[in-house]
Amino acid sequence: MLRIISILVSLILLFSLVACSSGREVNESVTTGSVAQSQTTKADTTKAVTTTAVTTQPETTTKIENPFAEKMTINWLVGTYSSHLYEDGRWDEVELEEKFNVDIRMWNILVSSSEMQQVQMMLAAGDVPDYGFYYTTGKYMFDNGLGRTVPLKMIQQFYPSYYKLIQEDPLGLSFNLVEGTEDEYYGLAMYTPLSRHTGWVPIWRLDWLENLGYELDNLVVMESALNPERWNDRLYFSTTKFTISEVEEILRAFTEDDPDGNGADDTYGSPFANSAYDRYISYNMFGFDQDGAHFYKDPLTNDYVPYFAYTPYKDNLSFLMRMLDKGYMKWVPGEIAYNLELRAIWNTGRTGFIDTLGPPRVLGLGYNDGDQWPPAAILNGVEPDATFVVTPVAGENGNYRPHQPFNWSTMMYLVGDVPDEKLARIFQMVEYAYFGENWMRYKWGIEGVHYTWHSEPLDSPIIFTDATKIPPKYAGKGTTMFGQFGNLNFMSDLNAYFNYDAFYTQFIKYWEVYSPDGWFGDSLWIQPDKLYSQYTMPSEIYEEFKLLREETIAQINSVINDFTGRIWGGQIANIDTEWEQYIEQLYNAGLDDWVKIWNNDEIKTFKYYKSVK
Ligand SMILES: [Ca+2]
Ligand SMILES: [Ca+2]
Repeated sequence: MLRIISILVSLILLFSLVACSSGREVNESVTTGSVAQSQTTKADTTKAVTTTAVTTQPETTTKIENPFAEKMTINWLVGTYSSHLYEDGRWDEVELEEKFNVDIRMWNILVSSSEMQQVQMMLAAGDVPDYGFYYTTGKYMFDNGLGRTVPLKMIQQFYPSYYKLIQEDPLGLSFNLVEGTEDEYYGLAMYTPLSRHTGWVPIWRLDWLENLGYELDNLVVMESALNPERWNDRLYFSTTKFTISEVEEILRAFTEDDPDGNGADDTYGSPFANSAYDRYISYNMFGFDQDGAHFYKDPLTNDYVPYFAYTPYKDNLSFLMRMLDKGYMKWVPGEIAYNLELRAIWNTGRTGFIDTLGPPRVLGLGYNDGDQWPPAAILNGVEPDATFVVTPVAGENGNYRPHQPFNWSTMMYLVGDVPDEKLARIFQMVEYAYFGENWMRYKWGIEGVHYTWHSEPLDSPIIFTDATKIPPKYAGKGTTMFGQFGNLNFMSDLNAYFNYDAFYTQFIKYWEVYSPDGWFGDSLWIQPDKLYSQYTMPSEIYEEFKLLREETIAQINSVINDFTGRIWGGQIANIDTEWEQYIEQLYNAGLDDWVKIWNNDEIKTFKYYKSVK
């Protein structure tokens, strides 16, 4: 039945696409001010942002009879590692060209952060596309006479969905602002939902915990899109947040109390590689991240310090020393890449704690290799009957670590030195292509041709069509994915960002119910007390610290390396006494000057930036 519906939908889509791309009435319908309505494709469930936004702006709809009367050529350079291969005249390009009375010309220039030669040659020649992304800042373009600044008023009038993001975000209005102005911006900073994304997921063996007598709170079973028959009672969510001493006891019991009940001494707590992949059984449980840009107010000294001088770091090291010493946690062999070693050990199904990389992998789907990661690899392999539970990060102060500190990225889309009329046209186009009710069309292609939904649209994973099975007419020339005219670099919807991944949608839903401020509030997330970033510091202080850091980091690192070397070498018996000496050495190596800067009230707290509007 589903199949029949999807075939019908595909036929309707194909028909409507043909009708739109050949019909001349498209431009006329645009003049009504309701671009989105002229399309007959599905996506009724998505909000018609464009339509609402445009109709609430009487100036644009009443003053101008046909805003697209003049035909314009728009030079375009978008597509990391695909723009240089792009062939002119793809279906999505043609659609937008007809709708907005433009000729889009994609420049065949290679855009890649690691291969910037073609972009540099382009800029050296003074050639600038009218719109594009090519790893260059708006400030650079402006300072070198290559680009213009973007007035907030024009964003408000012609690009209202982006304006909304700026308005609603604490940093939005100040981010990327031209110095000395209040309403001019260098380009269009990318917006991202990744400030509420965790790169790893803490997972425990639920069957083992239950065998050991633990009862978990608010257990909710996950539904598997991939393997409903076998997996629908295997994976759970829980709100149970173990304390550090509970974690120690659990890791002990996983090692010593035969949690799988097979009578053999064949399990232990967790492997350890002293890496980012250990974060949720290590430092993130102590409420901080090992991120050099994070500064924390130390509970003993009241100084703002980086993690390596922060007292909870000592508690973290102390915990790890105990666990490793007792064999409840075990070092990886260190023979191949640590992440592969960790994964191989987790996949044996013999450890009670697992830190899976990336939420989309948890249900075996994500990034095309989800089946190689636990839990999928364990369920498909050694233990098809195992059960697992995803919890908050353990530890009294433990929390998930956000992938990005803020919703804004330092990367941006740029406009060339174009007149207002052309800027307005570009904005109208991207408002439609990025935010309109058909945004998916320009991001992922046509439903039924380029992708299908696993089950419910917008509430189940997107399944992409095998590239070889896409009819040539709709094939993605220059890329296996679309994106030159669609986008997710201005997207606030985390589910959409992750292609409506089955695990992620359920993960977010779970916490929307069980966390007092939901997934998007602050409760679940680690935040620094202050952040080293040019966007949240007075520029003189930023420059001052940058210089100081460059001058002192080598000495400071050698103190850290000496200390941690002795820790991992088993040469430190009492970390409490050694810690004091270590801190003194750090301050003598230059941290005293760091602290003078960071204790300054002119560097506002992260909380302050989160709260300003
Ligand atoms: Ca063209
Ligand atoms: Ca056993």
